[in-house]
Amino acid sequence: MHLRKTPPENPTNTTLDALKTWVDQVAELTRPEDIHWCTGSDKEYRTLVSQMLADGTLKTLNETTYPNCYLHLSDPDDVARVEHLTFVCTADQQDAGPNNNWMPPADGHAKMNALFDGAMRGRTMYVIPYCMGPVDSPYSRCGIEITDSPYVVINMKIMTRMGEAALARIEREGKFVRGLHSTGELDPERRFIMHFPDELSIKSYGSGYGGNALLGKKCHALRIASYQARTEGWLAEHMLILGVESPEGETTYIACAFPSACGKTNLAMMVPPASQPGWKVWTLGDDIAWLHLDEDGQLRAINPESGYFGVVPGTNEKTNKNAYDMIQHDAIFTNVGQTADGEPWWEQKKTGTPVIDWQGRDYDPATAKAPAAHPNSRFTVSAKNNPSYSTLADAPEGVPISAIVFGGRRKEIAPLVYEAKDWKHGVLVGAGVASETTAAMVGNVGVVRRDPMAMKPFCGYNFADYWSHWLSFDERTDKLPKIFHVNWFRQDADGKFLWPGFGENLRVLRWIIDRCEGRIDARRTPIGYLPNAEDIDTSELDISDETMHALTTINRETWLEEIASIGEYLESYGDRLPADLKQEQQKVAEDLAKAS
Ligand code: OXD
Ligand code: MN
Repeated sequence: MHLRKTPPENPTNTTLDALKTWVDQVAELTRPEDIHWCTGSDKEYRTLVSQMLADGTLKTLNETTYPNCYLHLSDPDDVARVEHLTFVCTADQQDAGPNNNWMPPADGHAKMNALFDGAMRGRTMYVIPYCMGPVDSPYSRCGIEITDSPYVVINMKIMTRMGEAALARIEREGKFVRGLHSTGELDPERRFIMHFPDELSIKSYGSGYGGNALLGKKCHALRIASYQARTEGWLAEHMLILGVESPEGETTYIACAFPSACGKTNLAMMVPPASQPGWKVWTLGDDIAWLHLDEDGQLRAINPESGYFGVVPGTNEKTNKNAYDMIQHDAIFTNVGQTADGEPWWEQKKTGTPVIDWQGRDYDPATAKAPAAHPNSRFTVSAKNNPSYSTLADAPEGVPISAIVFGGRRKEIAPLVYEAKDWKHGVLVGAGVASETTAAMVGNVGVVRRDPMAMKPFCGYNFADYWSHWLSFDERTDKLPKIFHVNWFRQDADGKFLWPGFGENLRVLRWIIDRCEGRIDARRTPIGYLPNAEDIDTSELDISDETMHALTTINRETWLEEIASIGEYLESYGDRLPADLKQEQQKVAEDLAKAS
């Protein structure tokens, strides 16, 4: 193959010298064959898809039943986020905190530059201008991702507002996050995802997986944005945003933080069950929320993304009809199986039979020992494909948030729902979130770990400082949303789920809304307000009074252990831990000790 000795000509006519200079420097280091500035047009998308179909990076799925849908199979060693290879590089290690892997910025750059040296030889370098959030919103922030992966370009086109309008905003503002990515050799030994928050920059090498490679998502919209948000007075959170419309036509907006693969997408686009006539759910976002206080002190949310990169297995007409419908056309599938007639297939799809697995191998369900689709296989699809898409997802002013809901996957301990006593206590509730690990990250699945605010893999700075930042909102406004905690995953001794979940979760959201509106009472307990069992509508549900009792009460002994374990976890943040948070924890512990 002919390889260039000098970097190619940079075809840009950008008015921003800093941008041109950076792109030139990256080309000098990585030595691509060509440089392509992405316009974000549909034509560009189609051209890239054709190229990838020709070189086998993509495969067409059944064109009749899945029009404009494509399948990408990753390297089998590159199917999830790699938390152990993800670093935050700050001058002082304490600023990254015990919650992050850390490296001094100079070492991080040296390590990454060595990997990027000549990495794009023989490849095209794509320059992707993107905007996280509506392009005309003051709450949005822009970035440029440079990548050698056309798969990244087509995914970024769906997941962000990408192309000319974003570039125009970047040129106007002069400020942007710099993300440099190469798939490299896809060698797990030569894979790192590094963040340099003080420079608003990211370097990611050796992975093509969404969470590691679509730099607008976790790297920018959470790790870098959370750091930036702290200095600018807002919050970048791992939260879905939904609007619940009552039969009377009133819509309440709720933001929920659950760890990866714990049902955020399902909740965000749930279909109300027939037993809840007149209720509607509108989706604003399924993964990330940026929260700002407006001039009146109201917390408002935008979804910085414009698409969904969701977990496929488990999606069916019953669990998530909207998601099921929206991925029937114009979707990219990554690491699912295939049926004989070229349809994508995944576990619990409830229709079709797989004959090829996610590694492209023949598959026979009768003898197979492993799933046909990878448990972390994904769809990428425009948010506008979703039947419950809220047009307010494009509103520059975002939506007013009435409730913040934390949750995790807990077999035991956490009740179905409870409400924090106030904002400060709510910050403790968020800080104490724990959940069983899932396939969204490399590592053991099903191990309970603390995942404060569902941000353990994503907070770009010391959690202790992050909690102080959360607490500071209390001094800035008296209109903060109420804070709740939910757990859809409680099991009985035989491992059976106590609560039906999915669309029935609307019943719990209705309780939350009633509490926000001050319409119903609740029982004050040491851990917060628990529902009176009769205030959660269970009509037409096959659920016993005993089960509802188990779901809406707490066991004092186990909670004494839980709050002690939260206390120990908080202590691991040492002197930087905000005193107010420690006090909240001690108060709960004392009240539990006193309770009979
Ligand atoms: C995701 C994740 O992909 O949290 O959203 O891993
Ligand atoms: Mn996520």
